[in-house]
This record gives sequence, structure tokens and C-alpha cells, in this order.
Amino acid sequence: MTDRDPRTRRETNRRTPTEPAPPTESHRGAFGDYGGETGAFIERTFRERIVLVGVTLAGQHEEQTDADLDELELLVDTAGADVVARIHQRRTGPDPATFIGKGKVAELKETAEAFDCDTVVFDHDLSPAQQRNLQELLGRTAIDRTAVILDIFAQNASSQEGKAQVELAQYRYLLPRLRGRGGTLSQQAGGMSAGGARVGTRGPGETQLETDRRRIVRRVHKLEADLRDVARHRDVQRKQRGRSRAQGVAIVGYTNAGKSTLLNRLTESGVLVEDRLFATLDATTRRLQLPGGEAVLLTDTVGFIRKLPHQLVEAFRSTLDVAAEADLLVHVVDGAAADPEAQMAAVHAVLGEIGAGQVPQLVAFNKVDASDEVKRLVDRHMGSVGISALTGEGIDDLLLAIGDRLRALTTVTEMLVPWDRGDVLAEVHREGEVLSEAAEDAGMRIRARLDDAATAKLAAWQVG
Ligand SMILES: Nc1nc2c(ncn2[C@@H]2O[C@H](COP(=O)(O)OP(=O)(O)OP(=O)(O)O)[C@@H](O)[C@H]2O)c(=O)[nH]1
Ligand SMILES: [Mg+2]
Repeated sequence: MTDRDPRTRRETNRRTPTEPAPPTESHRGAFGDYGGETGAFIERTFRERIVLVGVTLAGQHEEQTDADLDELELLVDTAGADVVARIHQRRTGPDPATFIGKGKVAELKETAEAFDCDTVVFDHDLSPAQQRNLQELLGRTAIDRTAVILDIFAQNASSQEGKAQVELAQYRYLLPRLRGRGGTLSQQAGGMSAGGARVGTRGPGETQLETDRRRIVRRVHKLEADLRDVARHRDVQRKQRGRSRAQGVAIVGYTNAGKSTLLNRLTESGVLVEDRLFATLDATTRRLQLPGGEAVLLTDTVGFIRKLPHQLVEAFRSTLDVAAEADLLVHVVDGAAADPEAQMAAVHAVLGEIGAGQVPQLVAFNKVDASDEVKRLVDRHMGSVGISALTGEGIDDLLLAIGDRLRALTTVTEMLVPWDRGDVLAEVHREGEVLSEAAEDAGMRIRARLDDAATAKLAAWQVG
């Protein structure tokens, strides 16, 4: 960036999150490709200067706020901006108008001016009204952690489906923040609270606004319909393939834990690995042969984070279904992270939200090569394993553990299938893992490992 004159830079930053960017701008990235016009919340034509705002609410600790701000700083950096200062406040509860108190807003303004910052980012979610008020008082863009995460997802989306999901999440975030009266359309579009928000000091006229709003609502409906089609198509494909014999294993975990590295290590699949948050947005599934001979379908999934925006959880639901429908989750935890157990708790919260809270979990503490903490964590968590997806350490144990856990989910059943029932024999082979077969006069005596559904279906042939 050659032009560092603050006035000129302010000019480029004039566009607030409420004003869809002109379609000609190039930093639109993923959105433009899909046809959407959602602007990025943080400029990408230059590195914005950012002030972070953290609030410690009643019952919380300041160290937690610090850790949250460290993570937010990483998020901001990933989104392509620089943190120049932090502001902290302790409060019993948020101020309904400005989240932080009046005096603190004044201090924030001073700091923002002193550091010539472009945008302030709150770690907590701001209501549309709080956002509007803060922007008026501060004279600069005010956004929250959710907006930053949405930006990163927007930059990283690559598949058609991923782009559509991110665009949908962005519009759902944006709609209640559109300047203007009445929130009926935004309610219709996202089920979010009524808008009525007026952000920034400039904006399109009321008529233009209503046109924009209608266009966005139409776009939201189109995206929802497209995504439903994709989900339906996937469903049909799954049914056509028939109930595959292979059990499903989904790799889940906090962002940057090493999930993709693990999938690559296990299946040599060349999935993108980056020291970057939310590098993976699409689910990649590969076949994996376990040491016991059984094959499983292993899927790498999008990473989770504390306060994962609910707009994203909603929009990514069909992608996240992979986890909810899996037979087993391999929960990869970054053992070298500052607070691995806090990350585990965040992952559990999101798993609950997407209906995967009950799926059996095998915890794998990763990065044993980089941190001594991994061994202590493994000791503390029964049934967990310590691995390095990078060096391969502990991977054999992980594979054995996956096999064990999957076998524990099934029961061994002995059946006698008459010779004229080739269809039943075929079904046993399709549904389960055949352990032994012996030809007898009455038919084939067959021992197989079956899950509960198959056991019930084949109960008529069971013996012993
Ligand atoms: N030292 C060490 N680094 C690792 C290990 N596994 C992964 N990493 C590094 O951690 C970073 C993140 O790895 P990814 O595999 O992309 O993580 P992910 O969980 O897929 O991340 P997202 O897709 O962004 O959620 C990369 O820089 C990896 O090289 C490990 O066992 N040891
Ligand atoms: Mg990944």
C-alpha cells in the first residue's frame, strides 16, 4: 500500500458493512464468483488497522478475556488486518446501547484516533443497534467476532456449495443490519430479530434500501433452495449406493488442530493443510483400510471455534451432517494449544448444536512432537491417544483404537442361512463384516459382526 494518507484511507473505508460493495471491486473473492454481492466486513485492498475490544462480564475471568482476545487477534490477522491496540472493560452486563459504558466509548474513540485505526472489533456479538450507535459515536466501522469469522470463511470458500453456504450466512448476518425502518423482510429471511438498524452516517436512500433489501431476500431464498437441492442430491446418491458396508468416521475438532493433516497422513489424499484458521470448509471423504482389514469412510470436516457464528452453523448444516451421521468421531485436539481443554469444550458445544453430541468419540491429542503437554492430556482423558499427524507418531495406535471402538459398536451374530436363500447371504455380506462361514447340510453357518439395525433385520436366521 503506497498511499498511507489517513484521509484517503478513510475514504476507502467509507463503505460500511451495510452497503453491498459495488460489483466491480475485485477483493470480493468467493462471493463474486457465486454471483453474490456481499461485501467483506474488513477491507482487503489494504491491511486495515484494528482496535480490539474485550469485555469481562460477571462470573468471567480476565485471563479468559485475554485468551479470547489472543484468538481474536489471530482471526483478524487471518482475515488480513493488523491489530494495533486492545481495550478492556470489566462489566456486570453489556450496555444495551453501546455494549461498553459511555466513558469507555470515549476512551475507545481516543485510542482509535491515536492509532489511526480503521475498524474496531468486539469479541462479543453486537446487536444491530449497538453496532449502529458505536459507529456513529466512533466515526468508524464497528464489527464483532462473528463478522471476522464470516470474512475468513468467505476468503477460504472454494467449492460451489461452500461459497453458497458462506454467502447465505453473510446475508443472514447482514439483513437485520440494513439501514432502514421495519424488520419484516429480515425476519422472513433469517428468522433474526427485527432490523430497524441504521449503520454508519451514509447510505442509500430509503427507496434504494428497500430495493436492496428485496433483492437480498430473493437471493437468500435462491441460496436456500440451491443448498436444499445439493443436500437432496447427496441423499439420493447415498441411497443409490445402498447402505454401504463401510462405517463412517468423521474427523472433527477445533480449527487448526491438524484434522486435514491427519486425513492426509491416513489416506494420502492431499487435502489442503495450512497454518491458517478455517483452511478446510468442504468435507472430503476417503476410504481407509484399518489394520483389522475392515474399510471405513473417513471424512475431514470444517473446524470449530468458540462462538462459532450460528449463521454459519445453520448455513453449513448439510456439510456438518457428516458428523451427526457418523458411526464414530475422531476428535482431534491440538495438544500444543494454549488451552486444549477449553478448545475441547468449544467443540463439544458445537457438536451438541449440530446434533452430533451423542455420536461416540475417540479423542486424539495431536502435535505430540511439539508439546510435552500431550502425554499429560492422554493420561487425564481415559481412552484417548496421543499422536503426531505430522511425524506419524502414535498413528498405528490410533488406527487400532478406531477399529476397537467401531467393533465395540457392533455385535457378533451367528446365523444359519438355508441354501435357497442366496439373497440373505448376500445381505449379510453387504450389511456386516463376515467373520466365518461353514457349509452344512441345512445351509451356510455364518458368523458376522453386525450393527443393531442389521441384527434386528436378520434376526429370523439367528441361531445359538
Ligand atoms: N507440530 C505439528 N504440527 C502439526 C501437526 N498436525 C498438524 N500440524 C500443523 O498445524 C497446522 C494446521 O493443520 P491442518 O491440518 O490444516 O489443521 P485443520 O484442523 O485441518 O485446520 P482447519 O481446516 O483450518 O480447521 C498446519 O500448520 C500443520 O502443519 C502435528 O502433529 N505436529
Ligand atoms: Mg483442515
